[in-house]
Amino acid sequence: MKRILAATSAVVCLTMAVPVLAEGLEGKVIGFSQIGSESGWRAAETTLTQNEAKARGIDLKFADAQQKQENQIKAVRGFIAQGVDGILIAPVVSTGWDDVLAEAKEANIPVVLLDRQIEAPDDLYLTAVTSDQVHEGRVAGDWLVKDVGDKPCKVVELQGTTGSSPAINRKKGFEEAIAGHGNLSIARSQTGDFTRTKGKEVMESFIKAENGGKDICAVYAHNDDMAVGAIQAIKEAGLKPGSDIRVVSIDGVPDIFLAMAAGEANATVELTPNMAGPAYDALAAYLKDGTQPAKWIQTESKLFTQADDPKAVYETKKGLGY
Ligand code: GZL
Repeated sequence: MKRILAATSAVVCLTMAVPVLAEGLEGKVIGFSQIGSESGWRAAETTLTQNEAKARGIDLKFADAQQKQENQIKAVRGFIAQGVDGILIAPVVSTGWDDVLAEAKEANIPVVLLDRQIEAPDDLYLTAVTSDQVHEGRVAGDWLVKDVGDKPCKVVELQGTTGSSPAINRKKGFEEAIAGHGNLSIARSQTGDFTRTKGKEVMESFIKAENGGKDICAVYAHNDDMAVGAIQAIKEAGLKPGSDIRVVSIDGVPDIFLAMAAGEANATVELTPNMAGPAYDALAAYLKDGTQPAKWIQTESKLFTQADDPKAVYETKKGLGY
């Protein structure tokens, strides 16, 4: 009997591992076009995707695009030529995918998007496994609004990769959260490309432009890696991250919890690196009997602050492939 899943998004309960579906990909060949290794979170996603493939007997063909869309498109064309059974793509940017996805559709190869959304007709992919990135930005903004109260607060923003769905959506959500609070404003905003190095560089320029950093109340970074780079820059400017300048970001990688435990970071919104589990389950069901999953499988987001025993959280997360 064909299981018709709700057409709306399905929020993943991450312990959901239905053995019969999990066995559905034994011996299948799946191509994975990964963006690169720009952040600790990305490294964890790769590790988890590879380990999960091994556990399910999947022959995973891995391609690292070094952050370039043209490399991803080349890799996907290679997977199509190989006649793989399914394709995973973590799309570096949200546009420019229609042609190559139409080629995969033509070849009857299902495509699942991981951790980022794209602007394309949704019949060109089976499903997208991502968090609600607008919500992540809103949670970060709501935390800052509460923490600041009615004091004036000049915020600087480190954006993710230009044109990527997390950069667009996390900016949108944060701006929505602070919109009704005139005491908060984003004074400067620039991409740090989700990396520590660039995050540090851009934060140094913000500090220079804002009275040696003394006029900055908070830095909002679209991921923890850029926040960790910003923390370095704040310290080198002789200021105290976490108190002189609040630090709020997204991902929940181990190092942000170390910084929190040292009082150098204030809040992070956790993003699970386990996008592959739900992706493999959807592919298994589809390849078994054509089951159509919801077009969006949403993963959960959770706020962590210094009140959440960050050292203990660090201990549970370190070594999980980050
Ligand atoms: C978000 C994901 C982002 C992470 C970054 O879903 O695409 O990409 O937040 C990573 O760490 O670079």
